[in-house]
Amino acid sequence: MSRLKQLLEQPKALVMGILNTTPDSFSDGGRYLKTSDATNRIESMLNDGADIIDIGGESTRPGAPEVSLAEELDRVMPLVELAETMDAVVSVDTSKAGVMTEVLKHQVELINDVRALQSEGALDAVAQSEAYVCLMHMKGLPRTMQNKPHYDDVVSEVQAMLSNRIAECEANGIERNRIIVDPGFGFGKNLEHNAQLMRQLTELHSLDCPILVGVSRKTMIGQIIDQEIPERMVASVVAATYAALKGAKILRVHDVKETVQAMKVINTFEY
Ligand code: YH5
Repeated sequence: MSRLKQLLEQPKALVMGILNTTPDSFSDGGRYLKTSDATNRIESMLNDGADIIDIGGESTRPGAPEVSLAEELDRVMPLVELAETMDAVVSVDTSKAGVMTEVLKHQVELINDVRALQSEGALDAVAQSEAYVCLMHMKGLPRTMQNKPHYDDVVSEVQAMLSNRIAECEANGIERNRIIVDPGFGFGKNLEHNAQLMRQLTELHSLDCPILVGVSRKTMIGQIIDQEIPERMVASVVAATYAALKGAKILRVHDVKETVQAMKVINTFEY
């Protein structure tokens, strides 16, 4: 049985640690994360109790430059190989079929796609593997998605889109039992949209797939507490905890240690 399947069968929320592939601003001039830094980060996230390590080589922030297939592979492959040797359960954050196909030759158990397998060849790349896939809702495209997003009913629209993507996956040989869904906090949504999705998160259970939630350090957290990124940790952990109490199964976070502690507390009371 796959390790992720085993993890998903446990009655608790899983913590997915985000591995940034670009160096911190305070480290030296290299464009990509050094192997020694990446090793340290993966090791500390695993030590802190991360269940899954999410490796991504494309920035989806508004205005971020597009990344070529060759460049994304250059960033992601060394980290995938490294995480594999460290015995981590690995997820890769990508929308490109070419990246999916390459990483799925390694022990990658989850493809995390903010474009929900809508890029050319992506459905096929996942269908030809046994990996799980996370289908995320996004309205519009990264460059322009935060430009006055509008919904008549954000929860039903997100639900309908995810339901359509699940159907498309099933029609292309990706069974529902390896699909994870994600409302895509901050992807074409303002604070009120994000709040409504969080408030009504349980409605997404009707899709009958585990729910992944990513709110860590995002703009919505900054708007709620009026703080810049370095001061968003506690509020991010609270938001992730709220999501877990509403049944989110995977929490995608930067602050693994603190989120794992929060989950230990609620798991003691809840189950
Ligand atoms: C997600 O929600 N998000 S990348 C802006 C920030 C902080 C963080 C302004 N990949 C998700 O993490 N995959 C990303 O500060 C994701 N769900 C899934 N499944 C954006 C991100 C971030 C953006």
